[in-house]
Amino acid sequence: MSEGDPDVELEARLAEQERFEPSSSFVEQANVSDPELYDEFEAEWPACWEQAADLLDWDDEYDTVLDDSNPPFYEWFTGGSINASYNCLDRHLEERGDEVAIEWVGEPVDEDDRSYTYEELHREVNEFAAALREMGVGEDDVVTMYMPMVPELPIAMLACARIGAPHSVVFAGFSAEALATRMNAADSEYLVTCDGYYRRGDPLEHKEKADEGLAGVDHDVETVVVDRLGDVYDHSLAENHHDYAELVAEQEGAEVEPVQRDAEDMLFLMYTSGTTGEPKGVKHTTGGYLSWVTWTSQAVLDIKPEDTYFCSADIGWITGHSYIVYGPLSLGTTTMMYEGTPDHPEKDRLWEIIEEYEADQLYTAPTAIRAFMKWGPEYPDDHDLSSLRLLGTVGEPINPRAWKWYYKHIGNEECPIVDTWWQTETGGMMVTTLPGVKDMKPGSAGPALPGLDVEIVDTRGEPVEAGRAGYLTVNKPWPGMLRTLYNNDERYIQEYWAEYSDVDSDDPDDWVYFPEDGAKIDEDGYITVLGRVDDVLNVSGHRLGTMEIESAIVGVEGVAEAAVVGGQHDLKGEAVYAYVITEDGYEGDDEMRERIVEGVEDAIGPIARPEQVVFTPELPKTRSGKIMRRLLEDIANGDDLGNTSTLRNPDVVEDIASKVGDD
Ligand code: 6R9
Repeated sequence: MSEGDPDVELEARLAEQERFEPSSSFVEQANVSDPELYDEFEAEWPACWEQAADLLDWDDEYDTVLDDSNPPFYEWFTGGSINASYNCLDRHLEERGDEVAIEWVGEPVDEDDRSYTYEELHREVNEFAAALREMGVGEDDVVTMYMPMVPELPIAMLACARIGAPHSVVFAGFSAEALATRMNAADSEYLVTCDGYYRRGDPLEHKEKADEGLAGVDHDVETVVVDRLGDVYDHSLAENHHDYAELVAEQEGAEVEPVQRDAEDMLFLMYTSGTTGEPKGVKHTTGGYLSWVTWTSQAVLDIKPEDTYFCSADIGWITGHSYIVYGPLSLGTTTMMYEGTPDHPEKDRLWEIIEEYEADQLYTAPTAIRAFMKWGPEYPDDHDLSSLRLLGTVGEPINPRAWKWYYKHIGNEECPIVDTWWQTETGGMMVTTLPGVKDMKPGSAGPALPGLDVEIVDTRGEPVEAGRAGYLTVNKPWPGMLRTLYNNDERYIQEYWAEYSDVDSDDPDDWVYFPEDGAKIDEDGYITVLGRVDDVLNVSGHRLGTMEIESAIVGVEGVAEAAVVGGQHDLKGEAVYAYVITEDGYEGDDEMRERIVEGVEDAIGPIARPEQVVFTPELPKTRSGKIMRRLLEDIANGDDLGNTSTLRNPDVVEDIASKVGDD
């Protein structure tokens, strides 16, 4: 390339630029473009959130926006009653019944793409809701779903919502053991699963894994099996197993009146990783959650009913719940879901989908963007991506280089990017620019959304100066927040509130939510999220508890002790590093390493697979006997180890460091 090459000049300019303005063509058409909204929401809090609730159809109007009489057990829109399935389906039928609700793109093995219009989706949801009822599912019975990205997953979720049965979706990549733990914890007597699915062109068996999980459930379960693979995989159905298609056919034309749920009734549970081995059952409610995801889908993702909106997440995670299923469908748009991976059959899978379906938005994760960057711009460049109007990212911090690559090669420098910070527990987006209002700064998620009070504080809870690292805290409740951890109010307080709140106080001003993320803030109030400050890893945007992985490793025969930390990884963001001490008489060899990897995959799933297993005779410990995780992280990252003289066993450090990277 010669000097004066426009590409080189562009790269240089982009590399320097720290602030990007949304294009006027975007702003002009944006759902939200009034900068006054921030002041208005602050002045009118909490009544400002009526604006979110007003996007929904209520059966009974609520009489109180926020009941904060018993913090941190906040209640929103109390007195109101509402049904989520009605809001995602029935209310669109008159005007949009023939429009596509779900566009499902299956793996390209059998050309099996499927479109469901709102009318069709409504019909199948009603039929399956009737079938669930006939199976005995009543209001407030938890129905577990262990399913990959097939349309029957959102259908089952909406069918549950229709009859007031909370769902608990377990990511299909999780292990049988993880399924059993979650079903036992939720006392869930119903399971919807499927025979298998396609991945990278090959059929992948799923039902055996589900059966294995069921064997670990301590009560009786009625199971529904979706037949995704047809003749490719003949699964057998035990006595209390039902075939999905048969159940739905039996209910042909059935209509199920949507159950009026109190605003505060549970819509779903979602288990997520925490600092201890036991996963946390995050409880979301009907009125507050649905208001939150609907409002943020409109204000941040700029979704309009006539859009085709594409989020590449898996519905098994919160992103898919909020921003594939509930938010987009509540707004009556066309939401897409795809089966498979972004690199099969070619590394242009997403670009092909966007071109074919003329998607208006793409919401994806930094881990995917880093992979796209590595594969090269020729893959997106070969496709017409001009239908795109907005890009989004979620799940982990995005570095400015990846941000700019996304901006240039996918968005053609015309689409605003929303870098959205939020969590399973927050229900929906919390910190991000409003794309029609604010400039973007690559690497920084942006200010908190209007109506939220977010601060970056030090260990005493005092706000830190601009530019200094601190802890992200949320000072006021919001409608989409979790209400508690299922059956564990005490742990709810301990995990999220105890750090910065006066836990004996009844005054909501004394209560501060702590999401366990580190962050810094600049002079303009833009927040850069630095990552978790607890023992939770973020591998490819997926949350994994180090304790969960450690207990899986310690469960392997011959392992005496294990410590798991995250090491930086180019594509995954973080990768799992396991330091393992073997029992006497056991050799830390390849065979053992393999058994450890298998043990982790069996207990959690392939996503938790250790990048490295390092055998060591000892772990570095402080004099009080605590494992020095920070040091193990430095070793994993090849960082300078600093002063190790305060350790009980300083010699061990060099020994471990010399082994990392050996295999
Ligand atoms: C939605 C989701 C939550 C954790 C969260 C934080 C990290 C999410 C981020 C981000 C930096 C962003 N995280 N979005 N970090 N910038 N835009 O991912 O939920 O699976 O519960 O994970 O992910 O560390 O605490 P969840």
